Amino acid sequence: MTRKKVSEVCVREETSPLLRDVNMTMPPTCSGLLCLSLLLGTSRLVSSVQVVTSGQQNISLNGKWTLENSNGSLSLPAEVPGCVHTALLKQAYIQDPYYRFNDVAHGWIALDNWTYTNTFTVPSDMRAKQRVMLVFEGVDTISTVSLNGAAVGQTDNMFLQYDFSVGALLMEGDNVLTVSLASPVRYAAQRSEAHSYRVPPDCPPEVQQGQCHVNYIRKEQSSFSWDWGPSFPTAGLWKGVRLEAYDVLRVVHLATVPVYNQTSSGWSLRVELQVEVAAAEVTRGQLTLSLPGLDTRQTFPVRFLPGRTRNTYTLHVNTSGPVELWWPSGHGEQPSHPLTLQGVLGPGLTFTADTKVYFRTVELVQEPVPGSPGLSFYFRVNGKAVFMKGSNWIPTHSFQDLVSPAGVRSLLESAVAANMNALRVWGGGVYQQDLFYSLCDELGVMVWQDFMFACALYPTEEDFMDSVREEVRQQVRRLKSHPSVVLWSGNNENEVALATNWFGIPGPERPLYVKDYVKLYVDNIRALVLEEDQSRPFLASSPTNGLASERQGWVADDPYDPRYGDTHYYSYGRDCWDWSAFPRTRFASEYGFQSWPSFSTLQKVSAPEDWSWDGPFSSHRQHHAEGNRQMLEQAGLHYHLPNATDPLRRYKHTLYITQVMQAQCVKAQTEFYRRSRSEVVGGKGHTMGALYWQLNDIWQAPSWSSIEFGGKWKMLHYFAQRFFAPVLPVGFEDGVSMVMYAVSDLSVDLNLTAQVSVLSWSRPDPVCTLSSPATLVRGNSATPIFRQPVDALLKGCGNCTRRSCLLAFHLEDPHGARWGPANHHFLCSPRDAEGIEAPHITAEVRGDGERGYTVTLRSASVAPFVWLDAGDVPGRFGSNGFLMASRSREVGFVPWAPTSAEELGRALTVTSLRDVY
Ligand code: BMA
Repeated sequence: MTRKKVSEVCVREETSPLLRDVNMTMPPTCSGLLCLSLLLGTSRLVSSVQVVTSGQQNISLNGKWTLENSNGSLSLPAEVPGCVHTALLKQAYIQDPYYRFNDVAHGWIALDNWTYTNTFTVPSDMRAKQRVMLVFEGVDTISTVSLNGAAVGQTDNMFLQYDFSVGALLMEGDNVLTVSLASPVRYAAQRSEAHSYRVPPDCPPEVQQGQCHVNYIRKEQSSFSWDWGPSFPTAGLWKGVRLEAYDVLRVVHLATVPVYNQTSSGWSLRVELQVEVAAAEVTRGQLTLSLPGLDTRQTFPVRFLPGRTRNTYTLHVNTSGPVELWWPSGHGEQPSHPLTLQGVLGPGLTFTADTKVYFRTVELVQEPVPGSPGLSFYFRVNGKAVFMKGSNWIPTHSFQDLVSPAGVRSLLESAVAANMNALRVWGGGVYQQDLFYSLCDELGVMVWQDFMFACALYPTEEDFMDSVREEVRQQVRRLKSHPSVVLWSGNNENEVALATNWFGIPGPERPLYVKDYVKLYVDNIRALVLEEDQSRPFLASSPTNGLASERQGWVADDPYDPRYGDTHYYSYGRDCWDWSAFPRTRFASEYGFQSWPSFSTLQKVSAPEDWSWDGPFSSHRQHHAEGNRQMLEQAGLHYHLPNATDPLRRYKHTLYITQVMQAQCVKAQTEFYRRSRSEVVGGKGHTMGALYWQLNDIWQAPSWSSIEFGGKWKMLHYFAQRFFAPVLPVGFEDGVSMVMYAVSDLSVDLNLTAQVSVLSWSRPDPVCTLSSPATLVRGNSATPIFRQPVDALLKGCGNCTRRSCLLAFHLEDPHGARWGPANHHFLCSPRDAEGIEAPHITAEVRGDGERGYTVTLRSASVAPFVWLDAGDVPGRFGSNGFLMASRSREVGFVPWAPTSAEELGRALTVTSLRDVY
C-alpha cells in the first residue's frame, strides 16, 4: 500500500453577522452520497451525511404541531414539515388549492400571520448537555422563534438552515416552542415601502394574478406567481425541526471535492469537515481517510479549535491504477468510489463515515473560434467537449412539502429517457433537495445551478446581503460534492433586464442599478463561490455574453449576442418552421413554446363547464398574456384548427393541436441547434447546448413544459426522445435544396448514408426511395450528408409534388445497420397537403403486468402526429406523436402503476391530425 502526503488546513469560521448566538448549518437530508457516523451515539444527517455522535442526543420535533392565525379565529393541527396551505387543506378548511379558481380564492391565507406551536418534553440527561441546538432545516420565511416565552431568534430566508443555541431555555416538563410567521406578502410590501428607491418590477403582469415585490424577500420567487404558475405565497416550516444536544462536538458539515492536477496528471481529494466544539479547549485526535478501491489511505492528527471551524484535508490519490471517471449520460458511466473516514477523538469518541466520491473535471470553455469574431461557450468534461442536451427545471409543486421523492425520480428518469444529459435548475424556484442532486449524480445529468434570483432587480442593503451571503455559503457547501453540478450561475435574466431596460429605468438612474447588480452577483455571490468552490465554473447570469459581459462591466450592451455566451430566445409570432429566424447561438439555454396539458390532467382540477377554449377557466389558467391566442395562431400556420361541432370534442382536439404545434416547433429549433455544432456561418454557430424551456410543471395549466403536472409526457417529450438521440438525421430546406445532416454525439467515427423515402400523403407505401453516398461522420460532429434540389428530387419520383408527398429518412451504415431514429420532413404545411385521409386508426391492447403492454395500431392511410393517450392510466408509450406511414404498427406501453390490458384499452384514445377537422 502506498502512503501519500496528506495536508490539513483548519480555518475558524466567522459567525454569521446575520444572527447573534446562532450558527448556521446545512440542510441535512441524506442522499446517500456521504454517510458519516460517529459511533455509540445518536444518528443524524448532516448535508447528505449520516452522523452518529457518541453522547449526542437528538429529538425530532417533526410531526403534529398546532397552527393559529393572527386573531385566533382558526386553530388547527398542522404537520411539520409543512405549510399553512397544506395544513388548512388537510383539516378541510379549504378545498384543493389547485381546483379551478381556488388560487385566487385562497389569496387571504398569505395575507394573514400564522403561528406554529409545539409542546414537547426533554429528558433531563439531554438538558444537562453542554450545548443544545434547536435546528430548523428550513423556515418559510419571515419568523420570530420563541421557546418558553423567550425570544430565540428570527428568520428571513427560506434557503437557510437556522441553528439556535437553546440549552439555557429548556425546562423540565413541557416546553413550548412557537414560530410566528409574518405574511410574506405584507412583509415584501413593507420592505419595498421602506426602501429609499424603487427596485423593480413592482408587481407581476396582471394576467398572472400574483403578488408584488417578491424580490424583497428571500423566498421562492415564483411563489408570488409566474407566467406558468399560480400565486401561493406559502408560509410554514417546510423542512424538519429537531434538537441536538452534545457535550464535546458535533459535525456540522462534510464535503469532498476531487481536484485534478494537470501537471502531475494526478488526483487529490479535498475533504472538508466542519465541526462545532462545545468545550473551551482544543479537541485532538486522529482521522484516517481511505479510498479502498484506489489503494489510497492516510492517517493524520486532527486539532479542532473551540467554536465552529472548517478543517480541510487533502488526500493525494494513488494513481498507479486507473481512476474511473464520472461521465454525463451518453458519454460513459457514472462510477462512484467508496471513501471511508475513521476518526478517534480522545477516549470513547470515535467516528466513521462511508461516503461516495466521483471523479471528473469540468471547464466552461470561452476561447476564440476560428472564423468567428466571438468566443466559444461550451462545457468540457474530463477534457472532452460535450454538447449539452436537456431542459430547464422549475419547482415541481407550489407546496414544497408535497414534493415526493418518487415524483422527483420520475421526472429525472423521464429526462434521461428522453436522451437528456443536462438540466438547468432555474433561478426563480428553490435549490433542490439532496435527493435531486444524488439522482443526477447516478443518472449522469449535468446540473446548471442558478442562484435563486430571477427576472428582477434586487435590493442590496446590509441585512439582505448578509442573508444572501449565508445562503450562498450554505448552498455551495451542501452541493459541491456532487459531480452532477457543473456550473454555478448568478441569476436568471437579470443582466438582460438591465441591459435592455425591461423596467424602464431612467438613464441617469441606471448606474445605481448597475452598481447594485455588480455588488450582488459579482462582489458578493461570485466572490463567495470562488472562495468556497473553485472546482467548477461560475457565470454571473443567463443569458450572458460571459467573458465579454465581464469586459463590459458585467452588463453587456446586448447579452443576447449569439457570438458570445448563452442565449434565451422566444418568438411566438414568427413561423417556427422557418429555421432562419433562430439565433445561431453558441449555446441555447432557453427557448420554447407553450401547449396545454392533456384532458385527463385538467379534468382533475376543473368542472364540465370549464371545458371550453374560450371560457373563464382557460383564461384563468393562462398566465402568459395572449398565450392562448398565440398557440392557435402558430398552430394555424400549418394545421387546420379543430372544428368539431361537439364542444367537448373540439376542446380536446384543441388541447391536442397545441401539443402538436409545441412539439414540432421545439423540434425544428432543437434540430437547428444540434446541426449547428460543427459549423460557423457568418461568424456565428459552433452551438454546443440546447436546453429548451421547460421540463416540468408546477400545476395543471398551459405552459412551455414537456411533462405535465403529475408526470405524464406531452407530445414534446416523446419528440425530445428522438431529437436528442445520440445519432440523429436532421432534414431541412436551404434555399432550393433539401439538405440532411448526420448529427453524432458518439465518440466513434461512422460511415453513414441517408436513406430517403418519398411518401405520398394518400397511401402508406413509398413512391420511391433514394440514398446518399456514404459519408464519414466524425464523432461529436454534425456533418452534411445529403443535398439535392427539391424540384429535382420530386421530379424523379412519380407524380409527387410538394403538396402530395413528404420525405421520411434515416441513417444507415455500409452493413445496413440503422443509426438513430427515423425522421421526416414535410414539403408543405399539413394544412395544405393533398390526399391526407381520415386514417380510421384502430387500436388493440395486449399484454399483462409482467411482460408489459403492446398496442397494435392499424391505419388506412398515412397519418401525421398519431397520439396515444392512456387517460388516467399512468405510464408511457415506447413512442408517440409519430408519423404513421405503414398500415400497422406496434407500440409498447410501460405502466407506472398496476393496470390491465382491459383498463388500458378502455382508457386509450388515438388521435391524429386528420381527426380534428
Ligand atoms: C424565461 C424564463 C422564465 C419564463 C420563461 C417563459 O424568461 O426564465 O422566467 O417562465 O422565459 O416566459
